[in-house]
Amino acid sequence: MNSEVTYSEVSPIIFQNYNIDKIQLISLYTHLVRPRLIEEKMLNLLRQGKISKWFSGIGQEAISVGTALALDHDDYILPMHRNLGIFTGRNIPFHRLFSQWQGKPDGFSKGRERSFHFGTQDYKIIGMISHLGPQMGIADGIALAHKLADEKNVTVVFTGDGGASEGDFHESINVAAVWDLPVIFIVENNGYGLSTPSNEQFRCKQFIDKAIGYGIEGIQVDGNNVLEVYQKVKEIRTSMIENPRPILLECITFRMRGHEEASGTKYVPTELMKQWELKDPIHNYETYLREIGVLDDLKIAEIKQGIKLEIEEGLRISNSMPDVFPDLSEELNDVYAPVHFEEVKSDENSSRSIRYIDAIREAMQMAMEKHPNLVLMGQDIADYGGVFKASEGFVAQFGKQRVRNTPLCESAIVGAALGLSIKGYKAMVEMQFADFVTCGFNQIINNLAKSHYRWGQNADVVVRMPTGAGVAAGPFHSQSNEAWFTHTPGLKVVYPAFPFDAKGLLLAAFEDPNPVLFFEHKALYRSITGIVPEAYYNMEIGKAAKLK
Ligand SMILES: Cc1ncc(C[n+]2csc(CCOP(=O)(O)OP(=O)(O)O)c2C)c(N)n1
Repeated sequence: MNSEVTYSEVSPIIFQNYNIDKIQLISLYTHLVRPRLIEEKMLNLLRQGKISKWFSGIGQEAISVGTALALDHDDYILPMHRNLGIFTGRNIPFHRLFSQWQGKPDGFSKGRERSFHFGTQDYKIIGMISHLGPQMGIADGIALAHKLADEKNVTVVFTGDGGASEGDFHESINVAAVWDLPVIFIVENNGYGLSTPSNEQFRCKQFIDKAIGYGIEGIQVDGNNVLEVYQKVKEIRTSMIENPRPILLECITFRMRGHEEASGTKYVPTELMKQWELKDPIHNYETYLREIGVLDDLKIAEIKQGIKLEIEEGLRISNSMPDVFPDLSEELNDVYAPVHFEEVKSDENSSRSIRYIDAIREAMQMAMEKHPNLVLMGQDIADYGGVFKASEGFVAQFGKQRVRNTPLCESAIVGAALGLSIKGYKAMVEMQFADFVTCGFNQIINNLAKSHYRWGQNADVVVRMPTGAGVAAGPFHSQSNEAWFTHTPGLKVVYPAFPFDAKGLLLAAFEDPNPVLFFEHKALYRSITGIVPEAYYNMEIGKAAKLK
C-alpha cells in the first residue's frame, strides 16, 4: 500500500462465498481466532518478562490463515515474523509454541532463541532468520527439489513490503522465473517497514507491477479478507501444480501494532489507523458469518472458549517444563551435523600424473556418479563448462537439470542450495571467483553455518571457491578470503595444496552433510601436476597429513 493513498481508499471487505462449505467456513473462523487469542495472552507474558519480544500480526491474520488452510500439508511454507497463523494453521501444539518463545526444552531450538527463527520438518515450516530476504532463495531450492523429483507441491514464501527492498527479493523471484519454479511469493503489503512508510520504501504503485518485470504473474488480493486469500491461494496452487511457475501474490493489509511491542505506532496517522480498525479481518468475517447464518453468539462463544482452554492447557504444559541450562558439550556438538566418515583408501595402482584442475573435475564427476541427488549450480558451469572448465562435458553426462547455469546472483543460489538440502538433496555452488562470495555472504554465514545449530537442519552444501593471487588479476579476482569463513562456527573450510588432496578432500566434502567452503588456488589449476589415483578415494576432513 502506497502511503500516499487517501484514507477513503481503504476499501471495505467484500465477502463472496466461492462455494466454500459451512464446515470450512467455520474452520477458517476458528483458525483466525486462534492466533488472535494467543497474541492477547502473549502480551501478558511479555509484560511479565517471560517472553523477550513480540512481533504482532494482529490485523494480518487472514493472510497466514487463508494461506495455511489452502495448502496441502506437505507444501513447505517459509513465514516471517507476523505469521503466527501459519504455525497455528499447521496445528503445532500450543505448548510447543509457548515453549519456543519461553526458551523451554520442548520448543524447537533448545532454548537457543525465543522467536520465530526456527524450522520444523514435521510441520514443513522453514522459519526466517532475522535478515528479511534470505528465505526467498531457500524457497527456490525447495521448489527446485520438488520439480526435480516430480512432486506435486508448491512452496510458499513470505516477505513484507520492506523486506522486498532487499536484493534477495529480486534475485529469488528472478531465479524462480527463469527456472519455472512453483513458488508463491507472498508480499504482505502492510504500509510500514518498522517506522518507514511505503513512499520512503518503494516508488512503484503496487507490488504486482514488479511481477511484470520478472515475466511472471502478479495477483493482488484484499489481505484482510480470509475467503479471498484462501480461495486465491487454492486456485494458484491448482494452476501451479499443472503448470509449474512462480506467482507473486500481493496481499494488501495494515500493521495495526508497533513494529514490535516496545516501539508503538506514534508515527502512524490516527485517521489511517481508524480506517483500518474498521477492516479488522476477524470482526468482519464474524459479522459475515452471522449474516449468512453460519455463526451465532452461542457458537462463537463455544469456539473462543475452546481456544482459551487450549491456550491455558498449552501454558500449563509449557510452564511445567524446566528452563534450559546450556550444556557446553551439547552446544558444541550441535554446531555441526554428525559425520559418519567411511574411509575409502586410495588405490595406488591406478595412479597417474594429472593437473590440479583435473583432480577437481574428476572428483566432481565421481561425486555426481555416486550421489544421484547431487545438483551442481553456478554461473556458466553448464554447456560452457565454467570459466575454469572444471565442469566441461558434464551436461552431456548428467543433463541440464543437475548441472545448472544460474542467473548472476550468488545470494539466491546459496539459499537455493540450502533449500535443496532441506529436501534431502546435495548441492554444489561454484563461485565463479571466490571474490564474488561477498554477494552470497549472508546466506553462508547466517543460513548455511547456523541452521544445524538453530534447529537441527544440516546444509549439505559445497561451495567451490577459485581463489588466490599471483595471476595479476587485481583486487576483485585474486583475494584469499578463507579467513572470513574460518572464523564462523558451522562452516568447514578446506584448502588443498596438491592434486591428490584436492580429489580426496573434494570427494569427502560431497559426503559431508555440513557446509564446506572448498578453496582452490587458481594459480595451481594448470601449473602443478601430481600423482592421483583414478579410482574413488576420500580423505578425512580436518585430519592433517604428515609429509616427509
Ligand atoms: C537485513 C535487515 N535489516 C534490517 C532489519 C531490521 N528490521 C527488522 S523488521 C524491519 C522492517 C520490516 O518491514 P517489512 O518487511 O515491511 O515487514 P513488517 O515488519 O512490516 O511486517 C526492519 C528494518 C533486519 N531484520 N534485517
